[in-house]
Amino acid sequence: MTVPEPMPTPLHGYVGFDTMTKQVELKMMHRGFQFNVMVVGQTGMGKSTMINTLFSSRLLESKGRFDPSDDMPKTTTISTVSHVIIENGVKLKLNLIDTPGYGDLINNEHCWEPIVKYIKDQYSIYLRKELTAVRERHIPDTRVHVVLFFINPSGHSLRPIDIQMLKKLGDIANVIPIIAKADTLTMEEREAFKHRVRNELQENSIRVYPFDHEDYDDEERELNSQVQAMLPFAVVGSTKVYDVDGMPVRGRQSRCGMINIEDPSHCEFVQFRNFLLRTNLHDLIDTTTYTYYESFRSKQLLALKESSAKQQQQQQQQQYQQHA
Ligand SMILES: Nc1nc2c(ncn2[C@@H]2O[C@H](COP(=O)(O)OP(=O)(O)O)[C@@H](O)[C@H]2O)c(=O)[nH]1
Ligand SMILES: [Mg+2]
Repeated sequence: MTVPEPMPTPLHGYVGFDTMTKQVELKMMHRGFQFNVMVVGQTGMGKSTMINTLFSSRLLESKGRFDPSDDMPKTTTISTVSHVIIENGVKLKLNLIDTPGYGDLINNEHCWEPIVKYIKDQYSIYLRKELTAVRERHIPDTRVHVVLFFINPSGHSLRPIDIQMLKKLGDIANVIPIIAKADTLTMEEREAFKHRVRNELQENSIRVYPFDHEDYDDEERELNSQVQAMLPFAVVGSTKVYDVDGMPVRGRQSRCGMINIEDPSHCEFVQFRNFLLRTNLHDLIDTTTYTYYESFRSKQLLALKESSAKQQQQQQQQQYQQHA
């Protein structure tokens, strides 16, 4: 049973604790926020371009189109870059985790392993730091807060390797699926493809972000269900600026003419950016901490407890046998 909150006692003068929100804000602004984003998808899907488009800066090198004469990577590799970006005094410390080689091979059997290992390793590093006797006041956070999964705009269906990867990712991190290079599909093709991907996600019980949990209020649930109905976001990325009737427009020349990536009727880049950065950035960090990391942490601690209980039991048995 929850204890009802006591009625507020009236104040007879200005006390000043209403500055609390400002105090927290100042502290947070000074400290900044850590946001760790992983991108997964085949080479040439526009991952680097999308990151640069999202953050309006040059953060990842776009290597251009995949050249078949290039050396094929033998495995998935992990490459991390860090940047600090500041907007109106708010500091965002970004870790961008790229996964070159994923899904590029003929035999993609184990290509998901380094990705899953990287995500779990970050939880493990955090847990070890948390459990030390003299722990740091602010543990550096390298946990992956969101995985942006780039789906090939084939118009057909997800590849078996993508289903396998998405299943594994959805169990350990927030995953937002997006249809890459949506300008290569017509509007009708996009809608049909989105519908098919949604069905495939559901049929394979793949958990993607956002998903409901008890902390959300009605308003948040409503917003989530709107986004769930829209997934995967059909996006177009570009860092090129064109002059359209004297206005600068970030866009792309396509077979259907000029695509203004910031026009919601052309593609879902704006909806995607708003969801990722303007409404749910903080919730992504929270969900990583309170859902995914928490589950990893409790499993690890339980395993630790069980193994130490077993060890104790063995020691007792040995002592008993020695005395017998
Ligand atoms: N048509 C189209 N091309 C894109 C889009 N985003 C990136 N590209 C192009 O695709 C190529 C590969 O992009 P890149 O960002 O390096 O892909 P990555 O290998 O996944 O990081 C480049 O030539 C980009 O200009 C897009 O939304 N639509
Ligand atoms: Mg790239």
